[in-house]
Amino acid sequence: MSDNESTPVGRRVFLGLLGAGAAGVLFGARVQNVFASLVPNWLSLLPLGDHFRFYTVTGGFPKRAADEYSLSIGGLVRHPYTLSYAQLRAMPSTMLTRDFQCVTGWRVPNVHWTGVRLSHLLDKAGVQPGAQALRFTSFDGLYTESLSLEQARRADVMVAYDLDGKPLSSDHGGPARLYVAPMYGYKSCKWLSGIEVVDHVIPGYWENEGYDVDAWVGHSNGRDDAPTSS
Ligand SMILES: Nc1nc2c(c(=O)[nH]1)N[C@H]1C(S)=C(S)[C@@H](COP(=O)(O)O)O[C@H]1N2
Ligand SMILES: [Mo]
Repeated sequence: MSDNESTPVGRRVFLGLLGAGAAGVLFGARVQNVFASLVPNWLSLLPLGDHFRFYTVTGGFPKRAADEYSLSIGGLVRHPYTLSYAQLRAMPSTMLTRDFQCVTGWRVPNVHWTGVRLSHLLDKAGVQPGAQALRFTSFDGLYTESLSLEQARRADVMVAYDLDGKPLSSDHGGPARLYVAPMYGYKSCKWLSGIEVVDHVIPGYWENEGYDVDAWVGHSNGRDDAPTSS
């Protein structure tokens, strides 16, 4: 191949990858994940827009009305309980404004979240000795996530029900989802239905596919932004 030909071919491949990205929005995170593995890191620096993608691993976006929603907390606790949406909203609330960052490279600046601190939900349940971690389940029937108990007790980890001052839409995981501010988006389990207190960390959906269990933004998944000596 001559040098003259290599540029258009490169551009066609590039546009093809953008097409794969768009398909990922439609068909969900599996395709998006393939996209991420094909795209060189520098591509994520291009201005592709500061907007959310809507992710789902099931191929569908489950809908549940607020008055049909419930969240159960059980496992190694003294008082297991189930909250309705109204009961969740009636609990002491917390607010955070942070950038939302997916491990595949997109980031949404200054997102406002409102919800209930996970630590508050845990205190109400009374965590038993021997408990080490939490396992989260989704009413999509497939997605799972995990946190250590120490991570879960951070002040910047919540069960969120409002996004930018409005009730969380079902595409974003409403009526309520997990929001783990210091970690990449995959920790923030959408359509949250259950919290189980367990005695060891059980890796979640993407973690079983090779992503880091401890998903600190900038310091996991090979994205350590500490200075390197080369
Ligand atoms: N149930 C469920 N939760 C999920 C996902 C998913 O596919 N299903 N994707 C995760 C990933 S990788 C990211 S980046 C965020 C995206 O949130 P959004 O769809 O509201 O933009 O949700 C996370 N939580
Ligand atoms: Mo993500």
